[in-house]
Amino acid sequence: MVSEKLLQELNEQMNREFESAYLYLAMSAHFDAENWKGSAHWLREQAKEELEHAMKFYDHILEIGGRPILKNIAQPQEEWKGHLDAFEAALAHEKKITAHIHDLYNMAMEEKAHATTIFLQWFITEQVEEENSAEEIVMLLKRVGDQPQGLFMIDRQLGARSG
Ligand code: OFO
Repeated sequence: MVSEKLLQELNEQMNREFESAYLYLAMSAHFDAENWKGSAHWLREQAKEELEHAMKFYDHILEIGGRPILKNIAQPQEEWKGHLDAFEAALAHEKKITAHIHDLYNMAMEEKAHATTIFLQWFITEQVEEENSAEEIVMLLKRVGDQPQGLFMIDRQLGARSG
C-alpha cells in the first residue's frame, strides 16, 4: 500500500494533466479564432493527449486502492501574442510537468512503491517526447520569425498531426 502522501501527489499530477488539457485547448481556441487552423488542430490533439494522461493517473490511483479527487481547474490564459509566444509557453509548461513527474518518481522510489515506479516510467519517456516536439516547433518558429510564408508553412505542417 502506498502512502497517503504519494496518493495525494499522484492526485495532484492527475489534476495538472487536466489543467494541461485546458491550457492547450485554450491555445487551440485562440489560434482557431485567428484562423490558424493547423496550429489549432495540433493544439487540440495535444489537449486530447493530456486528457489521456489525466485518465492514466485516474486509473492508476484506482488500481492502487486510492480515490481520484477532481479539483478546480484554473481558468487558462485566453490570448497569446503569436505562435512563438504560445509555443514557448507550451515548452515552459512541459518542462514544469517533467520536473513534477521526476519528483513523483523519486518519491515512489523512496517508498519502494514498485507498481507506481513502473507506471511513472511511461511518463518519463513521454515527457522527453513532449519537450522535444515543443522545442522543435519553437526552433522552427524562431527560424521563420515574422515571415508570413514561413508561418503559413509551419501552420500547414502542424495541421498534419494525426493524433
Ligand atoms: Fe504534456 O504531458 Fe502530460 O504529462
